[in-house]
Amino acid sequence: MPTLRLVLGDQLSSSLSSLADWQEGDMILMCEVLEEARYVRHHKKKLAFVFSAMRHFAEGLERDGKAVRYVRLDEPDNTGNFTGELRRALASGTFDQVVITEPGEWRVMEMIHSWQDCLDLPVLVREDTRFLASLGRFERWADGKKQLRMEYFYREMRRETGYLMDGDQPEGGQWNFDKDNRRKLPKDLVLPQRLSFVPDATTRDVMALVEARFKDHFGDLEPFGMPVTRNDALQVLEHFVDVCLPQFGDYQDAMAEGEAFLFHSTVSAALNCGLLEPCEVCDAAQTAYEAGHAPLNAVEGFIRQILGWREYVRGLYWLKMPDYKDLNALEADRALPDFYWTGQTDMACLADAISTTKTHAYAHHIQRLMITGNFALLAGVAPDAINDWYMVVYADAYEWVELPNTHGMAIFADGGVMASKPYAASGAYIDRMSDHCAGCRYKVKEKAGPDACPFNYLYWDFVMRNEGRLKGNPRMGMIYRSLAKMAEERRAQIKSDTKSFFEKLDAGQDVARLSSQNDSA
Ligand code: FAD
Ligand code: DLZ
Repeated sequence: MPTLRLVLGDQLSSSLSSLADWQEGDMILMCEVLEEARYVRHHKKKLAFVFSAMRHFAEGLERDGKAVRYVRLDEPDNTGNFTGELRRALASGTFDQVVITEPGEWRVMEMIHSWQDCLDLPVLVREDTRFLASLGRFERWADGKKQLRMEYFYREMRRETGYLMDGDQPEGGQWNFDKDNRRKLPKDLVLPQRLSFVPDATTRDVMALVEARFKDHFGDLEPFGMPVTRNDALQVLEHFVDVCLPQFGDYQDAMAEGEAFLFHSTVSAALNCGLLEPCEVCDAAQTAYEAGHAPLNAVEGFIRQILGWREYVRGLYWLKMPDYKDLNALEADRALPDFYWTGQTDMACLADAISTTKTHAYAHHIQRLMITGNFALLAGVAPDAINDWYMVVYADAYEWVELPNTHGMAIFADGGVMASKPYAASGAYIDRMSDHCAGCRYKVKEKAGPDACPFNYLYWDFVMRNEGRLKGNPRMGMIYRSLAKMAEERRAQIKSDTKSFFEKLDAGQDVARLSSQNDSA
């Protein structure tokens, strides 16, 4: 039965379910299409990464003797979307069916359902088996639960997979070593060098394409050193385990001026497009623990990110979509400040996180959650605006993983489906976990007035503004008891500082405002 097998840009794994049972006469379709490059205006580095990884993967399939129809973005007859390319491929031969692995985004799943209606042959959607928990497994776990907390899902996954288990007990007698993982980075600590891959001819071609066709997109294309092949990605994993993993736990929540990666793995882009698989990443970490190379707090912390958070957000996305995206529990409606695109702000922590993002299409978790996410939460940025930003700027962004993290974890738009309380923090947290405040034009110790760190009054303004919505949350009890004791004058000062901050921001003062990258694009 000749089969057309469609492989998407984040399905670059030889174990892919849609490639199983390959037979002579079948054809694999891979296509670079404008619709995917533009449905959000992806960072230039992400575009080059995805196209280069796709081209290398197709070359590998061909080397294995498989027939591949690879459509490049600049081919004259490229229709610019999956539906058009599927129709063209079907017209080019005789096929009895289309096979595809389920996609990572609701939007694309809807497209696939429309093909099932409009094409004259069966379109079979296979399970994406590259995750450690199937969607059915997650649904069974979630069924009947009032609260869907990651920690409990993670424990079940530990028991089920056997990672870091000692019989039926967690290795070291605890499920979670987070309390050991909150160290500030010592000044004299030498940070590891990171691997960077010299672009080959394929990557150079796509870089030229991106520069020509997507010049107005956010971000720096050069220097480009991302892992675009499976072999590159395996080297990144090996380097992380050898050099960074032992200290991953200690400094997992730390931030440092000008330091993008610290001890993080930087495997997310490769993982999410399929160049690595989660089980091999967890296996590598567990092996390092068993060999005595990395301590338990580091290995448990790392495995929890993959086996816990990554699997959990995927399950939650598919369980809650499509309504999830429209939730706006805090009725946030502010436009995204322009400095998210330009990095031009006097707030040193934000300027640093955005600069890293622009250069690398990467920021580590605490920058995403406690700097750019925290500011959006406190300022009340509209969910669509901040979700779009996170989808645009990171090379690892696909909606299944971006949306729960932003909508649920960072801005609490889901009203507590994912997090038990908002991750809101004042300047004191940022000062405790980073060295940003020392060089900042604002003073983190000042609570009021033009020199005070804006996170300080924005935090309390957020607490006051959302009192009706959050006061009943047991985890917010202490904060609202503090608010109850706050003098009326202090409350008025917070309101007035917040008002003048946003007036200045909107007028382009204080935090400089350049032309919006997004508007001009
Ligand atoms: P490490 O810190 O080394 O962690 C190892 C791996 O664990 C990551 O590669 C990733 O695969 C997984 N992981 C860690 N935390 C999470 C998490 N919260 N959810 C899912 N997987 C996790 N991650 C993405 O992959 N794509 C996104 O679009 C994305 N958007 C985010 C948006 C916000 C607002 C926040 C707060 C987090 C987001 N994350 C996203 C999660 C996390 O920040 C990134 O996975 C991580 O920073 C990637 O860097 P790393 O590979 O060095 O991760
Ligand atoms: C992210 C991306 C981009 C930029 N371009 C393509 C593309 O041209 N062709 C393709 O097959 N996939 C691309 N992708 C990845 C898809 O957007 C991704 O497969 C869907 O969002 C489903 O997760």
